[in-house]
Amino acid sequence: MNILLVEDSATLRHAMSQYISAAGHTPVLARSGEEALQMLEDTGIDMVIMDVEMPGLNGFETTRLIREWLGEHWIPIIFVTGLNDDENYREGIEAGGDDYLIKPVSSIIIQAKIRAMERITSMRDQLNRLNQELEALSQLDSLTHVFNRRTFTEKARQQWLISARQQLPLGALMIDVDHFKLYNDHYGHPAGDSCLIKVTEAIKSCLQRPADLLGRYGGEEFIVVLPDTDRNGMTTVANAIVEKVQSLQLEHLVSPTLPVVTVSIGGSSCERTAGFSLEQLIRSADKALYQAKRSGRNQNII
Ligand code: GH3
Ligand code: MG
Ligand code: MG
Ligand code: MG
Ligand code: MG
Repeated sequence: MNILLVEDSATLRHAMSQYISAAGHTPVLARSGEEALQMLEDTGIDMVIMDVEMPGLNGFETTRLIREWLGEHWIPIIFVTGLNDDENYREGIEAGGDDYLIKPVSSIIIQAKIRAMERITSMRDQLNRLNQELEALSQLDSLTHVFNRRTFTEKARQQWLISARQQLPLGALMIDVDHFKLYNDHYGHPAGDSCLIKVTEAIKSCLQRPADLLGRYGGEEFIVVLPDTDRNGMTTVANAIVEKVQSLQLEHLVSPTLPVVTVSIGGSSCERTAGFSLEQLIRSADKALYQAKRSGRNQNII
């Protein structure tokens, strides 16, 4: 760990930095609160050991500024000071300190305190990682691992605002597997699940740009939002998806359309989003999907 040592006395700075090195950490030295703030900005600091009485900003003031600056990112701050009355102790903890040691402190005490704080920071890191994993998981549909409907809608709304600001067209495709109830009835639900995964992969392979959004909208229904894509572009993508799914040649012997799994797609694109809503765009893609179904399935209508 990089441990920032803030101490105006050269003698103490020297002694304490040796304790830190001996514990296997890297001391980063600051002679004042002002210098400490500068170093926090420039260096990756994992922990702070801070004197209180210093010319300029004192240790408490410096700590308040550090807490304000770091916000939710917590790093341990330990005071090491000659001020040994209870009121100072209370103020130090209130200011954002995590521990308060009275000078003189031995190398053994310093190293033990560093070890204790190190344990807490590693717990913090583990919690942060788990949190991130959970957050990512909560955004995805558990079967197909594309965005679930809630997350898709959030992301589409952001994209909608970007497109409106840039006056760029935005397109939506609703994709629905044909005669999927019959597929499930004939091949069973687990086979239906793995079919949906393959269809998802096929759809994904037709989306080229990083900003293209894919979500699972309902059971066997997917939705795609394509930024900066006009009607022609939409037709190209929709054709590619219809063909790609058919070319998977996933047997569907009871389908009245073809003896393989197919999809129908309805699409809609708006050239100028002003005066139009995302909901309207999706509704009109949904209407087009209904027409594609009525016109014989395995096709798209944009
Ligand atoms: P259409 O061509 O008109 O779309 O007919 P369809 O049978 O596909 O449409 P319908 O809405 O009648 O049936 C959809 C079926 O999709 C019903 C349901 O059993 C199945 N389904 C929905 N979600 C899942 C899922 O997660 N796994 C599986 N295996 N099947 C699902
Ligand atoms: Mg001092
Ligand atoms: Mg988080
Ligand atoms: Mg269907
Ligand atoms: Mg459906």
